[in-house]
Amino acid sequence: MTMLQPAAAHRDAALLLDLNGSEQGAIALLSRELAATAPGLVDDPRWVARARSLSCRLPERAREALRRYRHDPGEDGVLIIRNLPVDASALPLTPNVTDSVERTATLPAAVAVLVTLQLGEIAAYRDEKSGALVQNVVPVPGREESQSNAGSTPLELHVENAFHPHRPDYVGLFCLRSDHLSTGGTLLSSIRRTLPLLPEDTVRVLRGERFTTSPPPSFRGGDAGVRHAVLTGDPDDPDVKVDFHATSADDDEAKVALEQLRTAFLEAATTLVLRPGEMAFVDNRIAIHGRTAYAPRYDGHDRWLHRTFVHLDHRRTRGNRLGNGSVLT
Ligand SMILES: O=C(O)CCC(=O)C(=O)O
Ligand SMILES: [Fe+2]
Repeated sequence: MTMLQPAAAHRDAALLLDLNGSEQGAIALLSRELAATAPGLVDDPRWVARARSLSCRLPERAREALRRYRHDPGEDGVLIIRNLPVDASALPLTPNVTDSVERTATLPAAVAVLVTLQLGEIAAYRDEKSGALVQNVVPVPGREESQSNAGSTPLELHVENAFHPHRPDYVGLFCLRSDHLSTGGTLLSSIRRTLPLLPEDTVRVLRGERFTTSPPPSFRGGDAGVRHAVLTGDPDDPDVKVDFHATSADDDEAKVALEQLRTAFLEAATTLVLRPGEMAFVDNRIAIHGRTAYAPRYDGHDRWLHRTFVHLDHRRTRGNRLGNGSVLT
């Protein structure tokens, strides 16, 4: 595993967008307009509708980067947008409660939703973090060891909500604050990078329906999913569905293949220490993510990310969304 900064880790310039001052200013204006939109609540459909139209006014380079990423997520499956507006002096203390979410239409929440809605449809799950569209990724006292985004010990590589029949197509992580020592990093790896490292036999096993994945601790209820393959689709460019904390193998051969895959992912992994104003999108079909350890202080200045989920086609989940809203049951 290598420790790389985003510029070095992602050689394809198309997947790293550095916003300039005037683009940042334009997004700050848009986010102010959105934050001031009634009723000032992120989860209100009227507010989301306004966010959707305002997102069309994002700077052209941002829209272009998102459009290109949607067409082809690159080898890493990651898009990083830097220099989004975050006013450090205006940020409240980092929350430190379980299942923290951002219901109020704050400026950072507005920025996260504006960018998210240009990539696709914003989505959330009723049974996870009360279905909030913008969730806080923050360390929680007493949850240090938990395999969730409230923890601060290493978080295993996972596809987000891998157990769910409608897992997100993308996960967005917008950084408001880094941790004090900048050691808390998002671990990233992709099947495009790892497939060439895997023996043919291993790939064959991973393509069999010999695996089961249970819901993460953030989900209330939820049954272990049905048997599934870890790799599906095009043999040369497959999708991946696995959570190394929650996926179990049916038999010994499948167990070995899973461990080989984990090793390959770790070998190809990079660590992205998100800085304030950076938003990373992870393609949840081909990439996998986790987190390195860090030391929270619970002093109000701990690491703080806003997380959003994206679906590319709301129609496919219509049966799971009450009232054609953004929340899946
Ligand atoms: O903290 C991070 O960088 C990622 C945490 C995570 O896996 C998530 O919020 O889905
Ligand atoms: Fe995650």
